[in-house]
Amino acid sequence: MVKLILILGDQLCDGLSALEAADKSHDVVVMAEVVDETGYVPHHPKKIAFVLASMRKFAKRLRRDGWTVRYTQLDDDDNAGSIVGELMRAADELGVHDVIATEPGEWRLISALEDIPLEISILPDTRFIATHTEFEEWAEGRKELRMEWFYRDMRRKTGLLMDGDKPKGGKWNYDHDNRKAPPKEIDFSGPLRFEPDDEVSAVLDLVEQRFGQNFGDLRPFWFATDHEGAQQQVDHWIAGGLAQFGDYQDAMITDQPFLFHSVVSFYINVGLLDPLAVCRQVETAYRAGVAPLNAAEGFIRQIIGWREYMRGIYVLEGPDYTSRNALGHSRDLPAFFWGGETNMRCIEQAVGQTQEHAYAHHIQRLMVTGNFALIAGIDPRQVHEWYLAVYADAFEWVEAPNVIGMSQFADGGIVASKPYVSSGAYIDRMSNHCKSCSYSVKTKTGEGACPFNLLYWDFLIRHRARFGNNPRMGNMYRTWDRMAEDRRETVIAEAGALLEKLDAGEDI
Ligand code: FAD
Ligand code: DLZ
Ligand code: SF4
Repeated sequence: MVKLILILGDQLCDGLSALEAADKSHDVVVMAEVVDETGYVPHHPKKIAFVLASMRKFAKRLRRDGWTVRYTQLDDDDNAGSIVGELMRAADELGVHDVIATEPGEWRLISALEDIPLEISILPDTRFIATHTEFEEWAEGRKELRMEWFYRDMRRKTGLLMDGDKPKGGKWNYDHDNRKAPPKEIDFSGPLRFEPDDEVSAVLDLVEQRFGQNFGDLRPFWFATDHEGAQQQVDHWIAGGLAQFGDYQDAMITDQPFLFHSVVSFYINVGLLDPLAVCRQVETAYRAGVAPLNAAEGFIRQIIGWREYMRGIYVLEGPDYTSRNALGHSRDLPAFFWGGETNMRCIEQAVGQTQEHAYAHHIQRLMVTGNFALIAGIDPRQVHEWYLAVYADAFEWVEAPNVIGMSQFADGGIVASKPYVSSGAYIDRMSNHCKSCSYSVKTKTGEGACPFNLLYWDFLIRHRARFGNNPRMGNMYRTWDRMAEDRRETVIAEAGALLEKLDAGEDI
């Protein structure tokens, strides 16, 4: 009996469970470019182009391998506009009633598929290391779902960086070594740039015409759009970037968007790279002496620890997770998140490179844009939708726990044991941005005071009832309490004035 095999735009790998369960000799693969997926947030044009071009190349690859593929392009006349609509159209045309799918990453599509009037078998997404059951069992009965404990289980499960049942080097986590201030020079050229071929160029024209108004620069487009290109990026980064990845993981430098980061998240998230294979390659490089342990462990932890953990939280917490707002924040996202003017150099850098590349590294997302949104009290839903739109690697299952949970504390502390907030001092320590900023990071109040300095205290005081007894935040509140009364009043008054400016849409 012929079956339809659904493959989504972030399921582009040969070993996908739906493909493994199918019969190449008669089943029909269904892939569709649809407005529902290109438009559920105003995606960065580079992200749309990347997904569509990668889908087209993957369809070609499947056909080369002998599969029958029914592929709908965005501009096709009868395009139904949604994944479900395209599946129904294929079922009607081919007179087929059975569908095999690999579980979509997002609740939105999981529930749409569950409601479809066809016989559908939804298989687990085996690209992840932990199954849903494993994560549930790990989480069951725990008071706190801390990533570190889960990560250790994933090390044991994969055997990565293990000596028998002991972690390589005697410690599970070398994060402490991975917080060096920015280096004077960067001797790594960043990610490989791929010239668009004819197929990619056709997609770029389409995206320009349909989504040219979205925030973000479409061109120059430099992403790889197939497995081979993505693998070249991994090889290139392991040879030149991995060794220093750990040391400078948290550093930020003006006009250096990539530093020693791997720039592989979007390749992994759409399926062009297998996360476990990349980790094994990093472990091999470490064993060959290409990189120190803190670099290899730091990278592997991000993938088998954080990435898997985020997915586990997304599934465990259910579809309402993205609506959480534990701190009751309601301010609108300022225009400078969408490229408007700002005098804050750190924000201008993080947003500017996001606009250019659909990329920012972890610390920029967490401690610059995320930190600002949190201390300014921005509505987490708007923050979530911004991150989901502007990053090429943003898919809700990984973006939402990072934004709603880790960055905005909107889940009330499931992901983070305390809010990731800081004054300008942290940004100054980890970057060189403050040197060229029109604000002064050393100035706490008055003319030229860094907005992070004011809003940091304002946040802590606004939420004292919630965080005042948090043992990890005691020092912060003690510092505040030691401040002179009139100084404290000035901080709160100036923070209030700054927030009023923000609400009035004035540049800050
Ligand atoms: P590297 O710094 O080289 O890290 C290696 C890999 O580890 C990444 O490619 C990624 O696959 C994984 N990784 C690292 N940190 C995390 C993390 N916290 N959660 C999940 N995986 C991680 N990552 C996404 O893939 N999609 C998102 O939508 C996303 N949104 C984020 C939003 C916020 C507010 C924050 C703080 C982080 C977010 N991250 C997200 C995690 C992280 O910022 C990106 O994975 C990373 O910046 C991608 O760049 P890279 O490939 O150069 O990563
Ligand atoms: C992100 C994206 C975009 C922009 N376009 C498509 C598309 O046209 N067709 C498709 O199948 N998938 C697309 N995707 C990826 C989906 O949004 C993704 O599969 C779901 O959000 C589940 O994670
Ligand atoms: Fe950012 Fe403040 Fe430093 Fe300016 S002074 S770059 S606003 S932290």
